[in-house]
Amino acid sequence: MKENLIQQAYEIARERYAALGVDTEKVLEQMQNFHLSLHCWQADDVTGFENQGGDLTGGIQATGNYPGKARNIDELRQDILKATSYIPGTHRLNLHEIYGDFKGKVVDRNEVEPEHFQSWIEWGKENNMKLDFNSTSFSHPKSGDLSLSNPDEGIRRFWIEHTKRCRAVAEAMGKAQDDPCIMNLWVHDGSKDITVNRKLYRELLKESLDEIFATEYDNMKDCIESKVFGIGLESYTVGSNDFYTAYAASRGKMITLDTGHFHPTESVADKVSAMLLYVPELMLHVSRPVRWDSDHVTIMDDPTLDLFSEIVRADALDRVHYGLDYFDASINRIGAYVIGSRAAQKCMCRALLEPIATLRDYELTGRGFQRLALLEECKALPWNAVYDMFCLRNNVPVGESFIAEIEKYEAEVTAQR
Ligand code: RNT
Ligand code: ZN
Repeated sequence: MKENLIQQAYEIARERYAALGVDTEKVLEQMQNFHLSLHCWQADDVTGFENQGGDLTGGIQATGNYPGKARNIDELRQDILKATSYIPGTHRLNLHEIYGDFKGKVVDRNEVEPEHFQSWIEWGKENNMKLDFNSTSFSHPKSGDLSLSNPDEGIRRFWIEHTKRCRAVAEAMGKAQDDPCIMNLWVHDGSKDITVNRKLYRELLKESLDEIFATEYDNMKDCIESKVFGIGLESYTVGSNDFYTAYAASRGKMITLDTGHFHPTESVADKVSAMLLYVPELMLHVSRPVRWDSDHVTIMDDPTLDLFSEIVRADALDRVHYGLDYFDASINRIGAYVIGSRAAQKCMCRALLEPIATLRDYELTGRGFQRLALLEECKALPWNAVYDMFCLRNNVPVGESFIAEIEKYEAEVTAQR
């Protein structure tokens, strides 16, 4: 698109928004400080580099077999950098433990050390990407249906050890980057059929977590992620929403809200203002559930728009961390990164452009028609011209022009794999 057209469209948008008391330059500044944490696992369908050839287990599934997935650490890094070149702004990278640089050695989960992430720490510095981290309790011979809540002491201890070590890795990352590394803890623990010892497994999970979190760190933050159910684990989830919400509130931990982990008509947006009264911060796993936790690519849909609007309306921009979590193996994987990231940014851009002062005033003075009318008009205001300007100022392709570039990378690189 011609640069002067983008400029002109932006000037018109700036005036339209200024008339409503919204400063688009301020929004562009806020967008610059809005960092996504890109999930490394979109590039290879949650495979990782353990060299053990295991299947994806733990109730999650990446469907599709689109050619060109990253097969090793170099390809994964190359693909992520390619994706970020089409996403305006600066972003973080969210690593799972199974993506360590194990250099061909088999390093079991209870043996992981910060040194296995040294090359990632350096890579992150070189490429201006801060790191976040995740323990990995799925896709392992000891995963079974229960990990941190397993009544088998040996298995439970194995996963406690793993998770403790992961926290030490996160601490090393946070220290090296001089910015806290957010470590997410999600375990698939649950069962397929009617379960009678529900309380027992939850007690065990609580004990395991208390032991894991006993060590205090300065450069990492913990967040815990609930879920409704996993595939093959439909009847019971140990780490339910109630369990983790109560745990996080009582222990001062962050909650991870995965948008695919709730009942289909439940509003994740509405959780923001409730939870932030009791937990210090939130981590998001922005995803798109289609009938179930299918992890489709994030798009600019109503639930995502609502979620980001709620964060802005709750003045919580600096209390939320913005991770993405989807893994679509049926389309070009770099394209999937770019679509989902740009969609999340567009949702945030529109949320930041809301004439919130006027809307609040309408509401507090009982002017319901006016509130609804302005909300409806906002949908069609030229927010896209502001997003285009954000892309232009960050030297990334504006509009659909990234499609052809990703096609080129596919022809030259990923299709050759
Ligand atoms: C699974 C959870 C979890 C994973 C990643 C790979 O349902 O959403 O966050 O997707 O850790
Ligand atoms: Zn998630």
